[in-house]
Formats: sequence, C-alpha cells, structure tokens
Amino acid sequence: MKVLVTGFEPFGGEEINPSWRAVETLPDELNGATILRVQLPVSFERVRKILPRLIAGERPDIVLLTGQAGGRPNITVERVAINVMDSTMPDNDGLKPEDEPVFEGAPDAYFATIPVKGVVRALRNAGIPAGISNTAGTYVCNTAMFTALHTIAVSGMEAKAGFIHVPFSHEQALDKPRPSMAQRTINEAIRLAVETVVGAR
Ligand code: PCA
Repeated sequence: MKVLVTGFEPFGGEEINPSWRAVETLPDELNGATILRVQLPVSFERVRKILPRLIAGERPDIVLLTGQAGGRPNITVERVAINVMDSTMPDNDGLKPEDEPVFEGAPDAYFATIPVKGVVRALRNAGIPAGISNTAGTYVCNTAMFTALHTIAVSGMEAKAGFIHVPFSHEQALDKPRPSMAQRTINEAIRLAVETVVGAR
C-alpha cells in the first residue's frame, strides 16, 4: 500500500508551517505502508497542476493532505471540499482569486473519503484534542483537497483522500495570543492519522 502525505510550505508571514514539519518526520514505512512525503506550495495555480500529476504518476492508495489552520485550537479532520477559490489574502504567488471554481464544470463539492470520524476517535483516544470541521475554507487548502478528490473521482481510481488541519505550533504563537499545540503532538497526530487510515483500508 502506498500513502501520499503532503504538508504545506510557510505562508502569511510565518517562518514555518507545522503541517510540513509533521509530515517530514514520518518514516518511509508505517504499518507496512510506503509513505511518500511531499511539500506543496501555497499556490492556487501550482497545487492544481502538481497534485493531479503526482496522483496519476504515483497512484497512491491513500492521499492524506495536511495544512495549518492558525487560530483553530485543535486538530481538525475536514469533511468536505468545495469548488470555490476565494481569498482576500494573497497566496505565495500573489494571487487572490474571487469566487472562481477550482475546476470549471466539476461538482460543487466532494466529501472526504477517509474515515473522518475514525481519525477523530483515534486522536482523542491518544489524548490529542481533535474534531470534525465542516469547512476547509476557500483558500489553498480547500483547493488542494478538492483537487485530490476530483482527480481521483475522474480517473476512476479507488484511492481514499482527506485533509487534516493543524493548529499553530507553540513556536509560532510565542508572540501572539493565539491557540497553539506542541509540534511533537502535531507530529504524533499526523502519524496516528496515517496509521488509522491505513488500518481502515
Ligand atoms: N493552510 C492554508 C493553505 C496552506 C496551509 O497550510 C489553508 O488552510 O488554506
């Protein structure tokens, strides 16, 4: 079994992105599954090109995307991705799309195909605050989740895909009164999420 796990590069003036920090600590193999770690750019245009190529080329059984949701206090497993790109904050290419579809003519939304509640349960059982989120926003993370689910749907692949948002790490929140989580806990959460999704397949 092959698992593609992605994290994002820093954005919005941050020096790190705790999602990539967590993904880069994953081993090459976990519970018998091969782990492919990839860092994605915070770019509406480039994620829509890179992800379909990566998924078609690697043909993973599971695609687990992760990103930072600064301001959220817990790990959130996303339930749905919508066909919208809308942002007042520029991406790392300086683009600020308004009410644009991720893919013209694609469905309005896709539900995550990983066991969303199973991952939340596994994290809580391990003592990590976690919950379901019913919106991945309309920034690059939602675009990445939508792109992965759409790519899999139109190619007829059987791969499961989903998205996990992580809070700021303590390191990022030292100078701002925002909720944060220890990076080692975020790392553990992502590893547990991978194990849970692998175990469910
Ligand atoms: N979080 C952003 C994009 C990259 C990331 O890590 C988001 O939630 O859309």
